[in-house]
Amino acid sequence: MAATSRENDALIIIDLQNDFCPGGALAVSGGDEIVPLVNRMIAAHDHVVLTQDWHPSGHSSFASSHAGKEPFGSINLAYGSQTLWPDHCVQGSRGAEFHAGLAWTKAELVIRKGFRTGIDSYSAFYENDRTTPTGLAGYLRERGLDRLTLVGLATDFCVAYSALDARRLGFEVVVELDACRGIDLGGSLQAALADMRAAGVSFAA
Ligand code: VGL
Ligand code: ZN
Repeated sequence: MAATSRENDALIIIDLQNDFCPGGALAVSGGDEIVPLVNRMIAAHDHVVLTQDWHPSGHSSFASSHAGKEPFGSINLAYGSQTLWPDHCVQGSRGAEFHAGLAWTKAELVIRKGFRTGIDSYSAFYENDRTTPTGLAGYLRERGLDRLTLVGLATDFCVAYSALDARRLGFEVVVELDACRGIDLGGSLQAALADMRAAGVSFAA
């Protein structure tokens, strides 16, 4: 972990929520293990942003919203193929809250995503149609924050999609892998790491 953060650095903490931690609805193995390291990184950064997966009940990414479909299968939606998940991070639920051990109060911004019923959002920047913005890029640019360190859950979905979009948008991006954990669905973790490397993402650990 870089000992000092520069004024134009932002730490972006992706989806460190109960439902992605052991015991949660879409638990990522070891998801809670990253909390102490993430807390040290929060202390070391001047600017901290959190994302919060925030779905209405009946969301189109939930397998339960599609007759005969099981979690971890997929379906075609208007914008293309969508992986189906167990119901998770329902707005206002305990599962949608940040992990209780996360020292998040310093955060300057919480960006919620996935709140439109018909469209999922892995990335902190764009929903899964790749065109509907969340507003995060405008916020960071207006604040002059152009060097991003990404941590959180899950490495191969929301962290990777966010890192790839951030590179496309011209941000400098470091992913601290020690402070991430992955889902790894059918080789998705190796693929995500390769895609990020090819896009010019740096890895710190
Ligand atoms: C995520 C699947 C569904 C994530 C969110 O945070 O990586 N994955 N919703
Ligand atoms: Zn989700």
